[in-house]
Amino acid sequence: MAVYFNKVVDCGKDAPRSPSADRAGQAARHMILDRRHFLRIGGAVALGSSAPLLTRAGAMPPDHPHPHPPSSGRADYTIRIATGLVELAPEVTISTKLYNGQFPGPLLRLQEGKRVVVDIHNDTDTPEQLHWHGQFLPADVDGASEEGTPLIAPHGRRRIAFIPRPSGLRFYHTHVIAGADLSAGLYNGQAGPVYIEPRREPGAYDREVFLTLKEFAPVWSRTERAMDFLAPTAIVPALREQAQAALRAAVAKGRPDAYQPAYNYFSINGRMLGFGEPVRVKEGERVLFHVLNASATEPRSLALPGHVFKVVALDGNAVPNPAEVPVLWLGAAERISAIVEMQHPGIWVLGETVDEDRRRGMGIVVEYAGATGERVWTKPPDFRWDYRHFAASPPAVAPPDEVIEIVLAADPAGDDGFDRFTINSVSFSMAKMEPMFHLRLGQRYRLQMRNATDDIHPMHLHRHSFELARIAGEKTAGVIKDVAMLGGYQEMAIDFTADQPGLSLFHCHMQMHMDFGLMALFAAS
Ligand SMILES: [Cu+2]
Repeated sequence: MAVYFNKVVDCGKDAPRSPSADRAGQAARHMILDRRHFLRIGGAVALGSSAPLLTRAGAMPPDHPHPHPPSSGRADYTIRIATGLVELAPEVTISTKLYNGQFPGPLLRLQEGKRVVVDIHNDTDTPEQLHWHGQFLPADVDGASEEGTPLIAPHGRRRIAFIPRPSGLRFYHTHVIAGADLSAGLYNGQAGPVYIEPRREPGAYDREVFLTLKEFAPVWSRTERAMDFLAPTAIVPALREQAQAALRAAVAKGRPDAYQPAYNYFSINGRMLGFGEPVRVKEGERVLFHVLNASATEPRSLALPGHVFKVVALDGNAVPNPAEVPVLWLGAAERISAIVEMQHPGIWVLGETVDEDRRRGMGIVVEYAGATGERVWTKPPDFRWDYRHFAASPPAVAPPDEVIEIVLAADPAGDDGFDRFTINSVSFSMAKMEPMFHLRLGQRYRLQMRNATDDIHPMHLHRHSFELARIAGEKTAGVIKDVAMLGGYQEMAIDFTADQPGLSLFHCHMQMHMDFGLMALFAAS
């Protein structure tokens, strides 16, 4: 396993510094929350969800065998991992690891149920691991060393074959540990969208647009951004007390605030706002946006002035209630598919609502045919992101066969200045790689997650989808995901059927959280 613990603050050897980074950094500090302000919590009112049930996301598919890849002949797809250049803007070209020399990696359009053969070449000097995020694949293909997928050796090749499923927006990305090394793992440009064509395409739209959101040129900082965009807002006082006790202990030991990644450049589809091709639309068109947050660590939001998003799928899975919202929020690795009716001619910025990040590139221009003038950004209305907007009504979920209690906690700055994370008091050990939970195949499990930290953790379960069952004490049903944001000091319950034999990794998708312990293995037999 490639483990790179430099024990130094690394600005990323390939990361050019923006001449305006310091100025921008000063501005950014107006909207970041110092870790010591841990007593502050959000107090807004939860948004209700009362829209009618339209459709119901599908049940878990049956297990079926995956073929061995043919040893000769051509692969359907070839992916080469190598360091290359990405021109984010005419004056900003970065060096990073890429798939096929481009960012994002090539869009792979696969057919649900139709076998594909993929050759993965590692043209770098370090071992690699390519994860097929959101698919139901065998453990030796899924792309996680913790599950037993073989590493792709430096300058080596691995051929795999698999049957893509389930349909919808998935993605592929590197799954190596970065630790303190900002030139490794998801801090690189190793991510690309996968669209698995369903056997029957739902949704009425005229055009599809894929948007991959990504920051580049990371640095270690000691500031943390405000994380107050989720609803419902109810917290569990005991979880807050546990987190604050840990923080008081860290302060008593004289520890400074923990390192947090910050970024110099922000992009959509590998271009900073204003430097890429606009999304060209016509009045009356219904455009289906497939949005992927390929960030190593950051939640992202998007708004399009004068327009609303009708969310039709979360993490590629059709939602029971395709509700309209003014703003999209995506945790790291989350995906949203949303239809926008183009009924407000002009030249608009489809952009990040966090001003500083949008100014530094996180946006793309939407241009109506025949429109002229300057591009326009206006601040969207205040809005909290609530998965329950898109849920089934009433929120009825069948009881699981078994409930597994999971408590996430942190030892602030406890690992050479980095937060050290635990699941049920255990920090995942790459040396031992022991399963924490043993599951029986075919059983329905509920993960009752409790977050004794102030961070929002985008929790991801490999090789399965899960259904959101409770969020901050509120019942919900019908939203099927593979990553879900668990709010600070909050609880969330997710249900899944253990239908994948072998090891499945469960972890926070923020690179520095998973690298510093926030992972666990499920073993099903
Ligand atoms: Cu996390």
